[in-house]
Amino acid sequence: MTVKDKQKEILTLFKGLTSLSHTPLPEAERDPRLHDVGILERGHLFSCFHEAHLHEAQELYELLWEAKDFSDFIHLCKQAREIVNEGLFVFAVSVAVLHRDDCHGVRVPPIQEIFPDRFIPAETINRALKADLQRGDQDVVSVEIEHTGNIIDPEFKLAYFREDIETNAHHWHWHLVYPANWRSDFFGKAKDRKGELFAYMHQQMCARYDCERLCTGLQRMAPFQNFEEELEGYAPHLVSLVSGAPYGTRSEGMHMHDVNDVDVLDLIRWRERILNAIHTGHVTDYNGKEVKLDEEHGIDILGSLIESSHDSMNKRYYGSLHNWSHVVIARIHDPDGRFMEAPGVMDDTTTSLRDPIFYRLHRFMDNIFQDYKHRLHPYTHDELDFPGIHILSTTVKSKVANVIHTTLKQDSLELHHGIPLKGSVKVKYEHLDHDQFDYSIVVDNKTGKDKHATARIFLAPKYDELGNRIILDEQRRMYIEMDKFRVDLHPGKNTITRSSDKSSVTITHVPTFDELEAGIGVGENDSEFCSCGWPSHMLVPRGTTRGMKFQLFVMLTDFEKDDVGGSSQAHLCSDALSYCGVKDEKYPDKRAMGFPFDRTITQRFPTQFSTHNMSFTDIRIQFVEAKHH
Ligand code: CUO
Repeated sequence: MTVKDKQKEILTLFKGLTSLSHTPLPEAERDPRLHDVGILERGHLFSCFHEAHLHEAQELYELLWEAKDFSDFIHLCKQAREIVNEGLFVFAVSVAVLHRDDCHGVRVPPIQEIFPDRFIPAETINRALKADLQRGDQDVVSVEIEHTGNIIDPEFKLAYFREDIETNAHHWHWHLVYPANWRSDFFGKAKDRKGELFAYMHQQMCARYDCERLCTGLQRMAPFQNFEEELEGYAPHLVSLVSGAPYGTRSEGMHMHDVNDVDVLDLIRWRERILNAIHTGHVTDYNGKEVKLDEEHGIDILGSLIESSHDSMNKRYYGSLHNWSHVVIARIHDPDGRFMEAPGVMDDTTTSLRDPIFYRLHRFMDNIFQDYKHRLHPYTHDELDFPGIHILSTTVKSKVANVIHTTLKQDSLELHHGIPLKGSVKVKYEHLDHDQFDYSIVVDNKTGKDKHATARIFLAPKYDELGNRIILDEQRRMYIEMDKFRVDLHPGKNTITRSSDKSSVTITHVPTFDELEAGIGVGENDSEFCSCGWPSHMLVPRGTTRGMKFQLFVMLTDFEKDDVGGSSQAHLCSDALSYCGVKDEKYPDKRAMGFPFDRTITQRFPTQFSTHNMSFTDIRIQFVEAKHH
């Protein structure tokens, strides 16, 4: 069977999932291997954070992974499609496709095309349905996306970021690539530094969010920290087509309540225990043994503990602070379920980024990680320096030197693969975008020898809400990773040129359903890892119409010290390794994620902190209104 044939089979599985019957396949007709799944009813919302849902999804992806060959796999998938919950089905089959050896080169279609109702406001979907009915003989019908709020709510200014379709899709993919319940022993494949990456990728989403807040004239977010706090409101404007129910709305001023599966007091207890572990420098594992939080593994251990994933050292004691917090917030409007309301968007990885509380909750957890990092010594001059390597200058080359232009760009999303319609219906929407640019870095290699270096590029706002210079220790929480790559330095002067298109943070294009059906993008790459990555159009923060000052940080470190070995050049789908890692291999950088901004910086400004192998360059980001209106 060719890869293209396999791809066709997989696409069929993912079509029309919003309109499946609620009645599952009768017991008698089921493959015996599927006897333990089908617990979460069809038509309900599947939560990637709810313990029981995750557990069932794990059962399914593990048994799918064990299918003896591709046709057995497809047979089980076809049956599961008629048995298990729709959302759970997509999650589990996607994890299986990603990890099965016989699915190399096969891709899962974009989640926004499988479940457009998780990305497009219900009002717009309703319009689309009507346009479809009245289409006459038109081949393609299109509708404009509608707003989910207005300027009375200051947070509406950030809707372009929170509701960005591909950013939400990235989050879904990240959690597919790193499933909370992943059992390394079962699969015989470990997910390297999974806990640390959980902390880092989410820290970066928060940092990016705060950059955008400053761009739009808002204050940086106030972290969530008090479990009795009255929260901001949020109305998702999404209706699940699988269930027919709207995602729950949180009115302003609601606070957390106990839900059926967990008490708020549990969350508070877990936080205390985790903080206690940080303060004593060790965690207590399942056997009561003390495990030291050392420099190399500490953050990784804590990430798994907080998420919490299967790798948690002691879930019984430290609980599952992150996952349950998502669920408790998602049920805030109907905690004990007496009104049978559907949960809010925080319930799921495809939708949670839409809610402002997402960032405040994750910043709360990031503060716990920071509490730990604060206990490590600040990096010394020797740890930062690369002797003999001097950066002479850094320039951003675009239309105007050291200015990056951003704008809004038109795009569209096809609905008819996910929703049964008479033909193609496209939703037109706008997203942020930026001009392509190059980094040009001039380096003097004074060592007299060839050297290999890792270039690390970050970006952060220079001034705060009030226009004051931000000191480094504050600014480091906002430094967003832009790129990381290997360079070879000859003795003497070198000019490194690197295009923004190449960024190790982003992916450029995920093949659409139609493209995959036409065989485009099939077989070239290694499935889902290729779809994990920050969308390239969101690489650069919006900036302001007048041009907002940012500092571009470049650092060259010794590749010999950063190298993790392995076949670093050969791996497939290493497009977006900064936030997504590399499949079945070590995270391709030995340093702590976020280095050198992961630890406390005692110096106030770059001149005091900088070593010769670093540069801080002022650049401006200017938002240019599109002219198409
Ligand atoms: Cu990705 Cu809270 O982990 O959403």
